[in-house]
Amino acid sequence: MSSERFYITTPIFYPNGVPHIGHAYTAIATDVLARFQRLDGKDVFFLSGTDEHGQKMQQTAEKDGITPLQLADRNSAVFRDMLVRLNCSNDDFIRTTEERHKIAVQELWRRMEANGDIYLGKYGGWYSVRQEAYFDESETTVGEDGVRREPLGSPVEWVEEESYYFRLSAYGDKLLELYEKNPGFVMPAERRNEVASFVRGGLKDLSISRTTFDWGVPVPGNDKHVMYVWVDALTNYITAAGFPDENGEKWGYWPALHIIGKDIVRFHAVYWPAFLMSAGLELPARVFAHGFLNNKGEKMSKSVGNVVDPFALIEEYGLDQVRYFFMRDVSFGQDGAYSHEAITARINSDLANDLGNLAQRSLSMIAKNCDGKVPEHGDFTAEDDAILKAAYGIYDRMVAEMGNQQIHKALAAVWEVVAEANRYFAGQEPWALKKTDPARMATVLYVTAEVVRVVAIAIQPFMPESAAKLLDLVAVPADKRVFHVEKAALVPGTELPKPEGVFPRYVEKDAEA
Ligand code: ME8
Repeated sequence: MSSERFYITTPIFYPNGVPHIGHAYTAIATDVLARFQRLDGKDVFFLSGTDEHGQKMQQTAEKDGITPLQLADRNSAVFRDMLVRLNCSNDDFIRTTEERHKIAVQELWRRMEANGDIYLGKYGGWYSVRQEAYFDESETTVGEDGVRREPLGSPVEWVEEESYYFRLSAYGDKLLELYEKNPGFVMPAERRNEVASFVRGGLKDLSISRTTFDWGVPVPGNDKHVMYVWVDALTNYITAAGFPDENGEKWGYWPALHIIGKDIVRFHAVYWPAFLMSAGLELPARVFAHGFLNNKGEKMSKSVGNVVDPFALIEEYGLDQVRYFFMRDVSFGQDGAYSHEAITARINSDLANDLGNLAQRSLSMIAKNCDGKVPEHGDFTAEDDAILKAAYGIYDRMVAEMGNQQIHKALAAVWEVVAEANRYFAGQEPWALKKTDPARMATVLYVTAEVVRVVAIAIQPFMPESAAKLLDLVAVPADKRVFHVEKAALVPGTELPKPEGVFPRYVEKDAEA
């Protein structure tokens, strides 16, 4: 029986600079969602990559005295390394300078053209090199310094060129119908409302080629033009699914769930479905936009100097700790803030105290009092049943939350069980039972260890390495590290390894150090 397919993507990153925490955030979230579905038995295809064309790349390369491809090679490798360091489980890494991609974009273009949606015109507009986008005059403002800027603050310049256009104006009603009939197409709802109101405001045709630089995919039949970088970039999602080979094995993965930041919703939820409709291709399954991260409430920016290097963060706090923090502390879909205080609070309370201590206390009691083996248990009391039921109930709750990309709620559900298990353990007082009723103590320890097992299974997508260590401690074999956990309860008598702490406390560095 072939399992259900699940295709998920990150945005492809601009390799004109090095990765920052925003890139790491998007990658971690997508990885967590991919790992979750894999664990749930789906046949997952997880794609990431780099978006290597465009004027910005060309200009940065010129400044550095290298070719755009050299720049792309250098920084694409850094992004690829970021994914490895973040323990991302992507199945493919696409670079838009690859031949397979050129073939796909040119074919998409031909199909849109064959459908009558591409025509040659002339374009004049206010162009921001930084955003790689034209802006309406009404969207720009002239500052006190006499420089005209777009809403996000980068300077714009007047550019005129012969350009191909995509007949976006013809797709307004179809897009509105899409949002209406399939409200899950753009999530969260705030983002859907934003794009719907943008579309309702009226769509103009979109300029989709450039003649003022040449670092891009040539337009089929007119290589004076290179394609607008967003036509090129968005197509990566179908390139990796084997397009134009619609009979190929890979094509079975399309359509995808696109995880993106809220800054690029318009491209994904307006332009991209319009291109696909025009080319007669299936639309994405969903576009989910997460929020922006800021540093202690301040917007991260190179000029403010508060851009956080994800590698430094991992070094300081540990990879799984960083993954956990961002997934648990930020409501996925909303903006989020991070600070040293917030990260260390999560590490010490949720990980070290709540889960770490539960595991450590129960497993070391087992090591000491139960011969280092999974204890034999007697009949379960109402309390035992209640905590086991809560633990076994995690799976359904997580499936529901993760299906809607509510990552933080899935983790909250797990930590509710952890809290309940701590109350159970404290309330049962197994250390006191040791003298009065050793058989009952064994049952309490069994139940606690079983909850630890279920929790460890559940947190694998979020903290793969720590979860694996915990599962080692309760001797769960590799083939049993999957959901539908109640069918694989711990077997009394199984030999357990010597318990070790899995979640160390974060200790502040000495003030004078
Ligand atoms: O936009 N907080 O690439 P990119 C959270 N190449 N996420 C952030 C962030 C922040 N402060 N800053 C960036 C591009 N991101 C295009 C995408 S897709 C066909 C082409 C995240 O490298 C956010 O998800 O500038 C953003 O969408 C992504 O990084 C890529 O940014």
